[in-house]
Amino acid sequence: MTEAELFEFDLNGVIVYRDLISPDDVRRMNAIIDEDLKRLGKEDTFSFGFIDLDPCFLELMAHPRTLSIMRQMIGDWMRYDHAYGLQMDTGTVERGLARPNLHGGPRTDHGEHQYQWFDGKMHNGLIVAIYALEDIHPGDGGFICVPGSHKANRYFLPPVDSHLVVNPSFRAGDMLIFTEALIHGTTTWMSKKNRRRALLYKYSPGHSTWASLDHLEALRAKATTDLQRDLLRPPCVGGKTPLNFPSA
Ligand SMILES: O=C(O)CCC(=O)C(=O)O
Repeated sequence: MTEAELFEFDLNGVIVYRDLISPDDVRRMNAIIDEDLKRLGKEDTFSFGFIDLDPCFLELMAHPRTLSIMRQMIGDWMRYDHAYGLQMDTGTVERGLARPNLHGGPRTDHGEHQYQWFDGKMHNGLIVAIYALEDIHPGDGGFICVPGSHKANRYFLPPVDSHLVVNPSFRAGDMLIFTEALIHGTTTWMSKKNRRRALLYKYSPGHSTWASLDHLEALRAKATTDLQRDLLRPPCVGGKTPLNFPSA
């Protein structure tokens, strides 16, 4: 990360990187997901699994640029935690009524969600990389957050229409990274022109996990490189070796 990027992420807890996925790959990924959702009869689902549909999704998990950013955010001892896709058409309201919309924030989820600097180094818990597979224009809806709330000293979830809440716009192929220590959520998709479609990859420090480990071994069997296999290791401390990071 550059000085400017470090400043931005420290300030806001969220940052957008441009052009991580080429337009051809965006089209290909959308086609693979479209075909799978059609096969399942779930074309209008809100969330969907995708990571084991095609090798390109494990390649994206190990994207050199993303990993070099994660390395600075989490450290050399990091691991893939889980992934899922989200899509929304006009009027889709997420999460239903069972869970509050805005969630996350410092020390939430049993203290897992955290953001701290010590001895000149950033420490994070679960970090999310959202890749857009469709453009998100201002006011479209989808991902929302309270910038700076990862450093808040009081716990408070503002209403979604609060002036504290922003709805970042970014284009297909771009990546938005945020820490789960940031208060964030999803708002109704308003666009009548395009749907939302996004891939969420979540990374953890090597000693911890947020998701259950049930699916990790099967996924690891599908990995095609040592780097992918290392990212898909279960959490542990003793005897763990750092990732062999590719040059970005
Ligand atoms: O991207 C979104 O709409 C929200 C994602 C979210 O809530 C999460 O990753 O915990």
